[in-house]
Amino acid sequence: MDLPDALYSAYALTSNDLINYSAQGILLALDGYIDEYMPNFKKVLEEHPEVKAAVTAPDGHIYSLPFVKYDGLTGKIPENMFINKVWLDNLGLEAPKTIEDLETVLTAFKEKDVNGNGDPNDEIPMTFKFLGSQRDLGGLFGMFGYADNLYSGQHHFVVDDGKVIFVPATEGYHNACRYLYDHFFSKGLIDLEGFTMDKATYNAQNQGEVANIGVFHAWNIFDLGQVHMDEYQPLAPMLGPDGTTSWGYVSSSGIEALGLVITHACQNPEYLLMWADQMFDYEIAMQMEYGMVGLNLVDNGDGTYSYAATPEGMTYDEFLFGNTYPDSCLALFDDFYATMLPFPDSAKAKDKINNELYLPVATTIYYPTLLFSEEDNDRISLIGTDIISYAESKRASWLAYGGVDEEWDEYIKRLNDMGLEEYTKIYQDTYDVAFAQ
Ligand SMILES: [Ca+2]
Repeated sequence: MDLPDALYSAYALTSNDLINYSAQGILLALDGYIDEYMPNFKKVLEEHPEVKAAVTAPDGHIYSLPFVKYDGLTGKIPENMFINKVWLDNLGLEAPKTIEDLETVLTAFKEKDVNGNGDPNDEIPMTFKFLGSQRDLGGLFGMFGYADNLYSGQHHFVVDDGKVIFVPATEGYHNACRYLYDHFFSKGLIDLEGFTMDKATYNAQNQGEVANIGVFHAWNIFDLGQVHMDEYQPLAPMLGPDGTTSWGYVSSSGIEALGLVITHACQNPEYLLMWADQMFDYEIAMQMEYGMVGLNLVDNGDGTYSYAATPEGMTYDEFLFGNTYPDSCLALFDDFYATMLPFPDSAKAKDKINNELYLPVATTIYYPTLLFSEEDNDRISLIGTDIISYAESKRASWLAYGGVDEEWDEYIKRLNDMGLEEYTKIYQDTYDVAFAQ
């Protein structure tokens, strides 16, 4: 087989490819070279155990150099909520601070002609897109226990003090399904279309002459607020019925395991790795990701840099991507953004919202992105697929039509019969191995 020396770019291979090709002996284990030839990358592994965990294959070897970008809290807290401030003002109401307030506010949104167009029935109090990562209601489940994880594989696992937990089998989840039906769905306060809308339809809402959405769930305000953006403000997580709350935190956000892999065809891997190691130096990594100093970036002369103005007639992306090699193997951590180059404007707003409103309650730690063995991947697709599909179909049914109390015991029994214990153990064991190193 004719093999290239290396494959380069964060998305050239999938995690499964990495495991399969390393098992077949195609990829070179890099760990033997790191001490001698890669001082910058060695330092990254020593200082960031989460990066080491993400790039170490289940056989204990490192086959790839990662792409790491910690652009603040933008990716670590991906789910945000936004509420129509003009509607609140029209009603003389404050942004809701508890789930009871939320019911009061959404009820007023539903009953009154709050957008003032003469039609009391065109207001949608809250919209969502079922299981649509940042667009789902998974964050609201945190008012009852854990927020529900739809990230890093949509497997619904979170980690609490080292213990891996399948959220849809917890009592908090049970309570959330009951409460959200009794107080919201059964009263028409959350849009039932959310169960069937695709992403394009979801994002195309709210573009009429007047705004018609009260609260939406999204990555950022532009997703649904673009036409009426000035009317919306971010909404902080609310306290649940017992006075507590929690929001989801993606601990491994910003780490892609696959930036560069080397094959056995490579004659002198040490030279290639010495070259790649330069990209784990901030001065080089910065220019790979944000463009060249003197062109895209301005050297302030004191160790800090700023963004050069985008030339007339170009978009920022055209200016940037003409002069960068983004998603390379590199690493930019928090201290880089704190001391050398601030976040780009696009990341600043979301980072600020997350810092002020979400981080204080972001206590549900979503299961990180990890590499699974070939055998575990087979078991996950065999038992996990059925478990997820059953759990998600029951969730839809309970939220839309109720009945969770009557069906819960049977549901838990059936999840156990389907292999929930083994499914959870695979994630627990893989987590334990990754973080014991
Ligand atoms: Ca109206």
